[in-house]
Amino acid sequence: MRLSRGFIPTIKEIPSEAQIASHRLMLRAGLVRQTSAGIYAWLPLGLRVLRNIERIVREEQNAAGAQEVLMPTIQPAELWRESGRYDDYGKEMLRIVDRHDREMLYGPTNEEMIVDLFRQSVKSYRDLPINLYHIQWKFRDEVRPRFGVMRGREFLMKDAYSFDVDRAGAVRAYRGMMLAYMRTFQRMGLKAIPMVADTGPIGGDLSHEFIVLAPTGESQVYYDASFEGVDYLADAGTPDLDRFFADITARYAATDEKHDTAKWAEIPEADRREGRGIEVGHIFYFGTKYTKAMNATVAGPDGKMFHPEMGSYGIGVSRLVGAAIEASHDDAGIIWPDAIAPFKAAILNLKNGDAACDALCESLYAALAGDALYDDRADRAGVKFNDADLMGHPWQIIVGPRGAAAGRVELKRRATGERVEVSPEEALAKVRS
Ligand code: 5CA
Repeated sequence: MRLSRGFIPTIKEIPSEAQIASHRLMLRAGLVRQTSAGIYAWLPLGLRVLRNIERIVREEQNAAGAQEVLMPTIQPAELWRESGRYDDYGKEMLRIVDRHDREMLYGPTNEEMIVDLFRQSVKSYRDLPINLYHIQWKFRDEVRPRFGVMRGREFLMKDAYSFDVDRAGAVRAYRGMMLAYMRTFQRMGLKAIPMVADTGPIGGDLSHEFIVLAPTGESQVYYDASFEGVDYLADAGTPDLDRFFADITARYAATDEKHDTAKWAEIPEADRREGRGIEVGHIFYFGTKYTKAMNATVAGPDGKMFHPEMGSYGIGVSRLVGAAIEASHDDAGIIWPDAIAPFKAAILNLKNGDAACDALCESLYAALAGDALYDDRADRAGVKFNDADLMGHPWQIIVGPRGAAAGRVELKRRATGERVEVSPEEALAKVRS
């Protein structure tokens, strides 16, 4: 993308309504614009990050054996009356009446709808286990939407739903999703820690939240330092889920509400870590709660009908954009982890109109295909430096007239600030690696 033509409306003033860094930076760098309280339009730069996050989530869900579907945002009220949640959900649910006076709602989550789809089509234990997910917009009429996309009213969620023959199967599905989550967050360049959680309105008796560490997070968290070194991507073969789960749950990690001071005291002081965190995912095992309430049954080997065991697994896809910024920024702006950056590199042309600069920038831009943002604006160098830092591209390829004449560019790594003079080929190789 050429910045001179790009719809990337950066702003200088710090928007007063934005209380936290990610919200300020997302507005300033032109990632999103608010259209109503807690509702945002995604602009090209922000959308590219959102799509990158979605892609990683999708790849890891598919790898874990979940199948993608796409359920609608609008749901009929009857399904929620069957589960008993229509009234429970209260004012947080956006209720809609269509022209025929039918009661509808904008889905805050999809347990009811997936159970309805399941019971229409799955008739036998032979079709289990099955795990279905979608990546779809949700609406929750939060009392106090705040922190930009981190607590929106409309937000993008990945939600998966597993169906199993028995509790043992459901627990296996749960552990498989937990591993998929750890891989997902690690691939995004985020440190996430699973913590035992309350199940809230989703229900059930086994639940973990996934907390990304960031100094501005809403939750106070306590965890064992050993979490910092775990590599969830190392094990490429068929994972031993029981060992993985035992290994993870043997380590201490808890949010404030679940903090156990006695257990905490047993951890050597040097290994105790405290901090703030953001909930980016939440998984639940809730057994037959919904399959019973909505009378979803399948035939067992003996021909007898039974209610399958379920779990549900959420990731806050749009929240992750904000969470990644909270976890990685400085005074100058965003520092994107490579895997989710909107562009791998910015090419800064320090002297537009200089034949050597223009030619070199054009060739770099062509070589990086869609992966670079070319700052071809007529602005001063200082403006370009500031905007590149603000937008947070992992690399900056800086092309000035003297260097261009000598076939040299400067390559800056945003995360460290390190700048080296290299040939254009070396710069391309670094950016691509
Ligand atoms: N049905 C279950 C799991 S599929 C469920 O709805 N879980 S949840 O309520 O915990 O939401 C899943 C994830 O969505 C949360 O972990 C959080 O990351 C994200 N999320 C929840 N509410 C919001 C919100 N108001 N704004 C942005 N993201 C949100």
